[in-house]
This record gives sequence, C-alpha cells and structure tokens, in this order.
Amino acid sequence: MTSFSLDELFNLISNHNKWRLRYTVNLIASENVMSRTAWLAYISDFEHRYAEGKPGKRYYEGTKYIDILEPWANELMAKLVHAKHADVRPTSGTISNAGIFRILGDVGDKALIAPVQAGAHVSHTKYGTLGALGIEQVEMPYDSESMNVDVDKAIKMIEEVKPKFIVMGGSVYLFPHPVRELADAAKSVGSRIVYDAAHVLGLIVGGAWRNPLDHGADIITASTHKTFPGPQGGFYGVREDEELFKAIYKTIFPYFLSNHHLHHIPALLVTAMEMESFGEAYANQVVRNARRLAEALAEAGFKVLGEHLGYTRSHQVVIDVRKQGGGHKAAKMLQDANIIVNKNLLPYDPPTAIKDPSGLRIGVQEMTRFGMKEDEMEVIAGFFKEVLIDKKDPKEVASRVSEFRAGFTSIKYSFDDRKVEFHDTVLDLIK
Ligand code: DSN
Repeated sequence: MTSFSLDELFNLISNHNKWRLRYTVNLIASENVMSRTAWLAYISDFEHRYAEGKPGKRYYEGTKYIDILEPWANELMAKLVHAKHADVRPTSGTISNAGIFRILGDVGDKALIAPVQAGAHVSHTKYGTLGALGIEQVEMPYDSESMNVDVDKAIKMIEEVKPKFIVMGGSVYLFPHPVRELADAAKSVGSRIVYDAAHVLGLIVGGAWRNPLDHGADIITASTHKTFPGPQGGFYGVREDEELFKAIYKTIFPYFLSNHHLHHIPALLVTAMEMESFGEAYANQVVRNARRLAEALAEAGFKVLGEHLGYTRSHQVVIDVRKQGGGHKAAKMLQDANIIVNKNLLPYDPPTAIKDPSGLRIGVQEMTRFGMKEDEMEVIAGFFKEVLIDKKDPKEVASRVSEFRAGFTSIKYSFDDRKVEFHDTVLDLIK
C-alpha cells in the first residue's frame, strides 16, 4: 500500500488544485466550477448531518435549518425549469434517473431511449440504471444526417412498442433531441417522456436550449454541476402531475438514498440564485463560444462533426482525430500540453472502440465561466493545432497554455464581486 505523510497528502491536494484551477484549460463537457460564494456555502457543518424524511417530518432531530433551505431549493429549482414540483435530494443525476425509472416501469416493461449514437447516457441503457431495474431498452432509430433521433421512425416505434416511458437527452450531443415532435405520439399510447438535462441544464435555465417541459416532456432530470455550475448532485422536476411526483419522491428515499448530503443544498441555492441573475448572459456566451471553437478548429484543419448543421447548438464540440492518432493518444497529448478533454466514441464508432475511440468531446462551459470569449476560443484552437497537427512538443506548448490560462482566474456570472461578509464559517468555529 502506498502511504503518504500528512504534508504529502496536502501537497497532492494543493498540486491538483493549482493544476486544474490555474494551469490547465479544462474542456471536459461534464464539469464546471462553483463560484467562491457557492463554495463558501458548500463548506459547512451540514456535511456532517443526516436529515432522512421530509422537511418538518424528519427521522432525526437537529434539522431546523435544513428544513428551511431544502424546500426553498426545491421551489427555486422548480421555478428555474418551469416545473410544478422539484426535488434536490438526489446526490447525482443517475440516482435521480433510478427513482424516476423505478416508478415509471416494472421489470420486463419497455422503455424507448435515444440512440446511443445520438448521445444517450449509460444510465438510460441496459448496461446502466435501466438494466439494473430489469426494464428493457428499446433504442430509437438514429438519423445520421441530422445526427439525431429519426423522428418518423421513432413515432412508428412508439406506436408499435407502446413503451412505459421514453428517455431523451444525453451526454454527447450537439443538437436538441426532438421532444415536441414525439410528444403527441407518446401521449397517444400513454408513455411518459423523461428528459435527462444533465449536460444542458444551465443552457435551459439561461434560455439558450429548448426547455423540454415546455415542449411536452413530463419529467426533467439532471445533475447540477455541468453547464449548471453548481455543486455535484442531482435533481428532478415534474411538469405538473403531483401524484407522479409524490411517487418518485418516496422512491428516492429510502430505495436509492439514505443521506442526501445536505451540504450541497445551500451551494445549489447560491448557484440557482446566480443563474437567475446571470444565467441568460452565461448560457448565450457558452453557445457562442462552442460555435466559435468549432469553426476555429475546422479552420485549423480538424474534422469537426456537424459542419452541415452549424457544428453545435450546445456547449459541446466533437472532433474526429483519427488522422491525429486516435482519441486515446490525442487526449493524452493534449493533457501533456495542459489541455484537459476526454476521448469519446463517435456516432460511427463500434462500441468496442471505447478504449481508443475516434473522437474527442470538448465542452466550453467552464472556461466561459472563467471569462473566456470568442477570441480565447481561437487561441485554444491554435493550441490544439500546435499539439495535434503541427506535432510540436506538448511539454513546450504546456507553459504557454498555462500563461494564457493565468489571465482567467476569477469566476464570472456569479456573486463573487459582491462584498458579502461571511461570519462564523465552519473553519472559524473549530479553530
Ligand atoms: N459521465 C458523465 C459525462 O461525462 O457525460 C455523465 O455522467
């Protein structure tokens, strides 16, 4: 077993913090950073506590403050996504999906999911949460021209299969899935539509992506830390059906959670308040940045997916790097140059290519939050070119990436420039 001294342990943490918050350009599409204000709200004694049960009707004493914060967070998140009811207890999007799928389907029932090629998340599939619940996955057909669900074939499939529910939304997608287009067919056979907005929640709240609840989805489920720049966690909202909401609510605890990690709730509230104030400006800049990065990468000589559709309408850009040595090698080379991305299967890759897929998935939301705009996207595309096309030594490029990154260290679209006095933070109280 490797063992470290306490000093070494704290050094490792410090090295990580500096590396990811100061030196690297972070382009993982599923990550983001909280504001300092949200972070201060995150570090609290709520980290040590339990609050099973409902606010005001807990199985534990000591919950009078979380009993105020939790309903407030539920109400604010419901308002932001146009739901009547919301629940912020799920500790991840996958836990949220588990509670929803458990209520909508029984063992042996069928659920239609978006094509994996159009970005469905593993939790929607037979390999993930859906499979663990014994619900059968039926994949909707993929249309490679629109890089999306094939609407006509999907409508036929809904009418034939009569699934208990349909899951849309995903993890690698550039264009919105067709909720409105499938809503009537779903309704006609009594299928509920679940939209997994984990990746695009911040864009929805900022008005830069179609709100699925306004387009006929019954339930929105999401994580709260991707384009929505909050603490790691999950939530779901139900458009109007109170009985459905109550059933899911009762399933999250005690089936899938005991403790709901209370400390994420105040930080989620700060982020939700920030998104109320700055969400529109942030979400629009994210989408503009993604589009500009895609164009600049194409101009630099990369094969960028979705060219005929304007590259992207989300925070993501997807490139095919087979010519540059494949996804595995390209991601490692970029990491050596202090640029963090993940390798990704492309729609035409076989699933077996997962260890060395053809592509890279790139997300611009975190760097947007640090204040980068279109000009900086051009600089980033230039670094990609130097490393992957010009084959410059990544270690040499790394120092220039860090110098560039050093100009963007404060978090925008946040309350961080307000002079708020925080009294009695948890570290003050135990000093
Ligand atoms: N694995 C995450 C992603 O990167 O998209 C989603 O859970």
